[in-house]
Amino acid sequence: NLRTHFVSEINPATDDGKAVVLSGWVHEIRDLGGICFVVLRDRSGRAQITMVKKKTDAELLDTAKRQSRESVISVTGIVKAEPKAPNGYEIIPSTITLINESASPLPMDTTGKVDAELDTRLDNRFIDLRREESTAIFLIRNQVQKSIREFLYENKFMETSTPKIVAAATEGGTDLFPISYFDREAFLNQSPQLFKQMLMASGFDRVFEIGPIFRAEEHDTRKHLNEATSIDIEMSFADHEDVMEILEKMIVRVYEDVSEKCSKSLEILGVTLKIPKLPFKKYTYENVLDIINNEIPEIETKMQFGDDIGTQAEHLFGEYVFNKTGESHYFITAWPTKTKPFYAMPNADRPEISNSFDMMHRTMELSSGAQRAHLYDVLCNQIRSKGLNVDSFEFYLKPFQFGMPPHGGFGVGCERLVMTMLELDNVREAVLFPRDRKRLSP
Ligand code: ATP
Ligand code: AMO
Repeated sequence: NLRTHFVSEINPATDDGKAVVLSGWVHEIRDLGGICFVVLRDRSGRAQITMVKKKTDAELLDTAKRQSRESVISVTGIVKAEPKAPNGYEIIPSTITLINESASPLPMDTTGKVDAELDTRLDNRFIDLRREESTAIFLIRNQVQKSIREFLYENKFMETSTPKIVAAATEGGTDLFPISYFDREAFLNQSPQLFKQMLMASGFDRVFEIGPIFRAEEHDTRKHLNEATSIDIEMSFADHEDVMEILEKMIVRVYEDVSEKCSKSLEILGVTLKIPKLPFKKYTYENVLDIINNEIPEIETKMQFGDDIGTQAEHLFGEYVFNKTGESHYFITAWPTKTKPFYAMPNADRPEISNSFDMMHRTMELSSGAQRAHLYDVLCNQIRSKGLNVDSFEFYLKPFQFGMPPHGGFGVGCERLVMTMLELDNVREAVLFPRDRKRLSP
């Protein structure tokens, strides 16, 4: 048996005296003369293997001391409660087996004693992920995705998977990755948008997808990836208000679950989560403009209806909301129709604004969504008004002629959700193997 327990599964109060087998990596060896410690690490934490020279078989002690750091070992021994050791116990070994030796020197330090640049860490990501801070981020991200799935299942959503190789753009044409598809040109999909809407015509009613989206952003920023993970939902017989209610509840559920179930990982990262308050505050786009123009003097040029809320204004407004409400999450609703994609529903009373929203974190946009234009003629007009060709959307438009219910949905960037939750400096920290302008490997 190569393992009976993960390191964190041993409870010193109830397992004292028990025989166990632990397997993992040699984190560290400390030879203090009379006593020698091997620290064994697995995904769940670290265990101290203690050998008192006088009481330990000479051959075993010799094997222990010869291990190179980051080798894979298996240790059989007895649990001894020890308040001074990590997790409150140590292991008195009877055998230590070297399973696979690590070469040295290591490409990177794993103990946290030497700081490495993000680039070096990403170049050596397999070993960077052994650092407990990196492991903690992905244990939390795992919980985030699990909670979202559970929440959406509970709310009658079904999980779907849609094509990533497509013939047309959804979010505007400039940031597409072209690929060669036999003798034709194709693209990597920017968003499941068109497919999730088509599934509303199929009567699936409530769908979600957690999957990759591809954006050929030329820029190199802390919050943009070229391959990101989008959490998309679409729901029928619903408007933008219904969609926002699902979104804010989903975010709160994620914060609650991570706070409750990932306390050790949060502690490793030094993060205390504040659960956002429901309902999230809503500002219309025009409210935001008024506030920026009248209450935020740092923005010198007056903003006008139709202007994009740029990065600086977005940040200052985020601070404004935080100072007013103490909350980091809020909505900006009712965006000008011309700033939103063709699929957003124009408002019935004021067609120059759309039934759309962005869900913001104090520091950046986390999600966009909308009620959709579900009437064929309205949709065709919108496509034309964006200067796009109706013919190239034939596959998407057909469902709108044969019984399309009213519907709406949103997309949340999973990495941005994790990044903002854990206050990470760079979105790349929240991706196992990030893809950016410069990085295509590993
Ligand atoms: P900003 O901070 O400028 O308001 P944002 O992060 O709110 O940007 P996104 O949420 O990324 O904007 O908006 C969606 C799309 O807009 C992105 O996928 C990208 O195509 C484009 N985009 C906006 N700003 C940038 C940027 N600085 N670099 C690259 N792409 C950008
Ligand atoms: P949007 O383009 O705003 O909307 O994307 C939705 C969310 O996805 C995340 N995101 C990104 N994260 C990291 N790097 C990127 N390059 C990147 N691009 C997007 C952001 C963003 O808020 N079809 C609509 C959604 C809908 O209406 O349902 C859409 O794609 O967190």
